[in-house]
Amino acid sequence: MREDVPAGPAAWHEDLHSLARRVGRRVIGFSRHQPIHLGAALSAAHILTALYFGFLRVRPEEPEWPGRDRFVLSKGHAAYALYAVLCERGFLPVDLSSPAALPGHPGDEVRGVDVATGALGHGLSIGCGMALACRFTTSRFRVVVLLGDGELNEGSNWEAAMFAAHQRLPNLIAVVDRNRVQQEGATASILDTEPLAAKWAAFGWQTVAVDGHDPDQVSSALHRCAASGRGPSVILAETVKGKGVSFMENDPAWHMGQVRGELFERAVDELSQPPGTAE
Ligand SMILES: Cc1ncc(C[n+]2csc(CCOP(=O)(O)OP(=O)(O)O)c2C)c(N)n1
Ligand SMILES: [Mg+2]
Repeated sequence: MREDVPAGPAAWHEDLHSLARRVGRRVIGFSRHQPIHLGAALSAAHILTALYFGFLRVRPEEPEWPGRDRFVLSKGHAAYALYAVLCERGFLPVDLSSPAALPGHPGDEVRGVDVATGALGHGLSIGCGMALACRFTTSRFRVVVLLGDGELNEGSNWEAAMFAAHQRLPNLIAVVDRNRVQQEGATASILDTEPLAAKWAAFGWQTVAVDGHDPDQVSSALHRCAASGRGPSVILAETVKGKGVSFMENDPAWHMGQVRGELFERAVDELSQPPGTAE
């Protein structure tokens, strides 16, 4: 059965899985108008849904609320997945279909976006600064940074990782979208980051592994990390690039792309099926 897209903030009654599929369909809808980073966006759809509907304390009616949790989309090329979630959460118009007015990477002029990103390797350092700044305010906010696994090839991440552990930042959580693929191929063949969990642990981080396409797991891991007081924490989220669209999954060729016509129909149909029910 195929569902249509608009639902928006009233979608609180929906389970996170169904919301994530709606987010995926929004992403596909955006790509009708222009090429976007489809594979990267679909990889992160469940994680972003878990964040905005299961963890982050934010106020769409007051985006600059000082007590808000901060979110940094360090893998900024997945911007359209973030915009899709911001539509669902009430920051952006629910009937937004053409993304022409929105920047291809998150811009802080967009309602609900705190940090402009897109040049990989900067988000974790920014997140460290935000988490540290919390010490000097009366607000007790949490900071979440979403990183790509290929992005971890940037050495700046590891400087930030050392800094966060040195400063013992319990309110900082990194989530790695571990789809094992980057722009031009497998992360293992370009510059391997394994053993990833052992590396983060050696840098002094609490590490947790989850299925990144199970938003309930992602959300409960976020809450556990935040409550533990033992941060900084990293959630290694196992994902599939292009998740939910069979002809895109694990194919670096769909890192960026556009779907129209028959491919559009197929993608939307597949993203309307609850997992395991595809005919
Ligand atoms: C500093 C920098 N170098 C290169 C790029 C170009 N670029 C955009 S996405 C990407 C691959 C990122 O792979 P990964 O972090 O695994 O993200 P995924 O798309 O798999 O989620 C690259 C190299 C960039 N945006 N910034
Ligand atoms: Mg990747």
